[in-house]
Amino acid sequence: MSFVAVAVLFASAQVQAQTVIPFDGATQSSYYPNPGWSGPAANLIDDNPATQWQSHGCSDNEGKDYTPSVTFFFDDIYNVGGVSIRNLFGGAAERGARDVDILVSLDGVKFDYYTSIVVLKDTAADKDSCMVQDFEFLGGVDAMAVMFEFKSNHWNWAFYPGHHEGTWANASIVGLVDVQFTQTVPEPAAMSLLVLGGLAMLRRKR
Ligand SMILES: [Ca+2]
Repeated sequence: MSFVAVAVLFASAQVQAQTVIPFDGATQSSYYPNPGWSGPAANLIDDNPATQWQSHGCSDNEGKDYTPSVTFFFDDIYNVGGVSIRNLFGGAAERGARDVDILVSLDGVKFDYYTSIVVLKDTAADKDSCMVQDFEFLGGVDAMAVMFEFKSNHWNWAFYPGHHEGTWANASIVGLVDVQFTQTVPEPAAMSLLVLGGLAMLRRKR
């Protein structure tokens, strides 16, 4: 009887849920200053598909951001279990991120490579139908800050020092719409349900 009770408690501790990690801010290597459709990386942490971040490109008359990146900061160290991303859509879909290196930091200063992801092109016409892409970090990774280094976009533009587009920037711009990190925590509601279920089982056995 007591073994059953212990087994139920053990099982209940394994029930987990994903919760959103609160942001403490975001920075960027550059941004395309165009109020209404593109602004700084703060636009990536507002869970609002109407606001975007786009880099300033690599051209004669605009920015010289050959290695674009954005960095996200938390208020503490969290075990990051995954990330949800909205990519650029509609007329900007080709500028959307494709190959992204993810780096993590425990102090917001020193970053180490963690993994790489491929973000799909979003074929949605507008913000109301753009998709959320989920990436899971198996086992999670401890971080107080996470950096995205963009290696390519859906124009097939590769980002590296000196890769210059020409007079104006278009294909050498990369961007995103929204980013949200999650952590895995025990689910209290499910835990109580399981404990109640276990008690019910014990009663039936009597
Ligand atoms: Ca946004």
